[in-house]
Amino acid sequence: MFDKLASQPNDPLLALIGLYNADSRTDKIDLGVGVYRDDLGNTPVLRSVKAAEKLLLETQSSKSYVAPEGDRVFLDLLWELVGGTQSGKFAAGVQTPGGSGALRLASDLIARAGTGRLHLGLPSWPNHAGIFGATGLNVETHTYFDVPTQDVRFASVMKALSGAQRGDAVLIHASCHNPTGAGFTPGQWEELAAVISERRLIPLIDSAYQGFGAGIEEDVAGLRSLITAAPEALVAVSCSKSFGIYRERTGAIFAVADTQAAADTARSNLVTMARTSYSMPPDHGAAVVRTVLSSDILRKDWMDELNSMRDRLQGLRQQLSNALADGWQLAPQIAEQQGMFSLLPLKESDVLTLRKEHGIYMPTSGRINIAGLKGADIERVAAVLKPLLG
Ligand code: PLP
Ligand code: TYF
Repeated sequence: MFDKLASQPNDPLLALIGLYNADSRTDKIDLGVGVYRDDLGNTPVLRSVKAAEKLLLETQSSKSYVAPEGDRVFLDLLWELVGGTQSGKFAAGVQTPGGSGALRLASDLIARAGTGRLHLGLPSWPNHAGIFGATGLNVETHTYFDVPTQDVRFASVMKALSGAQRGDAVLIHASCHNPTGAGFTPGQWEELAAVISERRLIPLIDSAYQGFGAGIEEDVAGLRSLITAAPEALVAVSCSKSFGIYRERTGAIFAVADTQAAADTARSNLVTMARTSYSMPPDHGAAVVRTVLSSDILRKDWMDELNSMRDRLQGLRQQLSNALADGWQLAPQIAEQQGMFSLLPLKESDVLTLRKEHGIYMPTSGRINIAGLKGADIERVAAVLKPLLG
């Protein structure tokens, strides 16, 4: 049987980690995979997470199964953080292996009960199309962002949604768009909410970077306005970045509806699909998040840590923007964009030259992970980028 298989390519983003590690230059710079780094280039375990882990080690009394939908206290606390408490909607959640697991279950649900169509603005995180395609969804794409001008193509988004059919799903990044860092204005969120409500579309909202953009609450304001407007919504949450627990595979999918019964029915389907795939999600990361969010002291410390990660990103954006300003007209956009990523108008050959000649690593799309910059690297990076951008 195996001889009938064709070998599959690696995920280029993950393969870049290997290329970077194999480079022996000491001044190499990793702007590749989207993990947060501090100014030493490390991705440390957060203080609040370490404290929660200590508590869990001392107090956890069993490793028996949790509920089929995962840790219910985790789900309630996470929904409060993401969805808030005021929307007048009913949410039912299932804990998943990361945000990726949440997107997969959402996609399975859309394939099972929806129109089977999902609208996706490009560019997007490459795994979006992969996950949706794997469940057999018909993915209809439109332009979200124009790289040369660094503009969100809002008219193109609205045209796609205005032409969508009732019940179609639409993927929306909650904040800190991957790979562009460019989001909607408050007015555009309102227009989106209106078209979603009017055409009865189902937003599948991907929230993977809460707290990295404008603020912990600010980053979910648009998401909340959409779920208020939409008759039904799906919200895929990743805890990987906001809690720095990437490898613990922690996330959740929430089905949001006008009645508790509708949300519960959606959840029962999500649980069934999980059961026939991986049965139940891993516990540790969710237990950590539950412990952090349910302690006033740990929650406050976590918020301080998340706020300082955001401050560092915003500071780096401003410095890089300043350093590029005398060579690239669009440099101010880098400071305006939010989260870990910006998508530079670089040719693939430029990206390969940056790797070879300068030890600067990014995917061939030209996406940079701002957190991979160290303050001391910025002038050097800007100096080699300017002739390529200007
Ligand atoms: N969605 C987006 C936009 C992402 O960038 C990521 C990144 O990893 C994810 C979802 C999924 O994250 P994870 O499965 O690691 O929680
Ligand atoms: O876009 C990124 O870099 C992050 C991390 O298969 C990631 O979202 C990248 C690829 C992948 C899983 C996670």
